[in-house]
Amino acid sequence: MIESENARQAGPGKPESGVQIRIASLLAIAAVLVLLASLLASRTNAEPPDVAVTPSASTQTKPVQPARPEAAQPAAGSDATQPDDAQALNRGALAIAVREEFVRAWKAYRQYAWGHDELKPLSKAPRDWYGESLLITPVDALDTMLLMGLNEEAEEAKKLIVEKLSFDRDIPVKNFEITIRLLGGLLSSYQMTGDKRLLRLADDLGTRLLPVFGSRTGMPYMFVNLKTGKPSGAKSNPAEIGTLVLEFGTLARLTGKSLYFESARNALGQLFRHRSPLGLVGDGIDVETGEWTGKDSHVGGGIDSYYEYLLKCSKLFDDKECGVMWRKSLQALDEYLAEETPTGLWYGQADMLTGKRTASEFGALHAFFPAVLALGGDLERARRLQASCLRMWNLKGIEPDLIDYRSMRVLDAGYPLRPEIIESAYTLHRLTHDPVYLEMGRSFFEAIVRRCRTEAGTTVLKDVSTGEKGDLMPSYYLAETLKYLYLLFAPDDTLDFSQVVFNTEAHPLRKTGAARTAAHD
Ligand code: DMJ
Repeated sequence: MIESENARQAGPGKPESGVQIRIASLLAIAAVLVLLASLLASRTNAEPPDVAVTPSASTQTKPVQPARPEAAQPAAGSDATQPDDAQALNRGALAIAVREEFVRAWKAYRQYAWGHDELKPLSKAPRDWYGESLLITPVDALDTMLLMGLNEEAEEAKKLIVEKLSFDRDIPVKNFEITIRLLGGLLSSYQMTGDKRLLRLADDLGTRLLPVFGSRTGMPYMFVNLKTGKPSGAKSNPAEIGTLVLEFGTLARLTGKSLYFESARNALGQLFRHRSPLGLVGDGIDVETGEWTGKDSHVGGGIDSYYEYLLKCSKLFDDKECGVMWRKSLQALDEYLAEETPTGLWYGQADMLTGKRTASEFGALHAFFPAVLALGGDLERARRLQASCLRMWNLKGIEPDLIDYRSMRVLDAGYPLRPEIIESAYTLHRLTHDPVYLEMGRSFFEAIVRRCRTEAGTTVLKDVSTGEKGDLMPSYYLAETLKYLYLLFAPDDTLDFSQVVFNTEAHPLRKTGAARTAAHD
């Protein structure tokens, strides 16, 4: 810009006088200097920023340091997915902007919901899931802080957790949610810090959750009372049954108590054995009788992470049988659920017994599937499905929770700050290095900041068309949404992607299972 401005000033015209020639020469030199400076600046911006000392050698994390703090503000008012010259993507600045957004959200939690499960940003009030707090936000968010190098915040959150978190509570809790958020969060934070107090909490929680596996089939009940161990809720679904093995398996590795792994792994195998002759599962099953109570097959909520864990169990534990179960399942998904339409590739709904298509719905939760396809090796379908997800996001400039992909009609207009589409962008970027996924991430981040920010943290949207806000900052916004955005933009060695498997709540679990020598034995 400056360069062409100068060129115009010194442009062709009448023959110059001596003074004009000297002025022209000075302007030319100035133009060259400006050009050099701007080249240097753009080179600095294009490269990952300097990195600081890792919080712990064993975490293999590398927080981004502010390179150009003034550039850390996301460009407001842009939904662009293609960079233009003026907005050339600056990964370092975006990583900083994401981290600042995290700090902003965390400060709001601290101010209005400290010690509670979640923040309600509009009411500036706390929310506890079970009437008493299990510190869901701090536990879920701790490893994100560690990855971002937010050491003070991490220390403070950890102190709160080790001093105040107690699972000795007379409340029935949802096994799936508590496992993915709390058990997963405690385990990954333990692996990053080596603080044995976190492992002890995880072990205590695991012991209290174990009675869920006491059904006749070995598939877990939905709820368990943390104090009495009484399980309840026989009517469950594949996601809640099959999304436990990464956490319980890691806990087994770290404690030497193999029962944890065996229980969750057995449940996963049992569920697979209950699949239909077509190789599909439904969306409801009774864990006492093994009868299917819902026969709709899809990759959305209620089933989604069962498939994710089949694949990831094979990767984290080198479990060959899980690899076979994953491949057989994928075959059925590709045969009966995948659908090529004028609007792209999608995975819809079919009856698990007949394979007959029952609906053409896809939503924010389904958007985890490109990541899983990519991790499973099918980059071609993964890329095309992610392109469809982007189309869904762009319908209203931010993601609706559910659409009909044939008509591209919105069926559920909420946006509960979900991370799945970002998780897929991150995974695809790590596996392909295609900058298109960085661009996607930028447009996702900018839309979230512009439309979901409130005075006190970030909140869900009730309606992506009207922009009406709801009143919740879910813990997964800090655990997943901002973590995947940060990892997408931060230097690749911020986390050793090849050495971890993310649980479904974005807690990275290390393949070796080892943790740093404990500072708090
Ligand atoms: C998260 O709690 C987890 O990702 C879970 O697997 C599904 N849904 C939410 C976020 O959308």
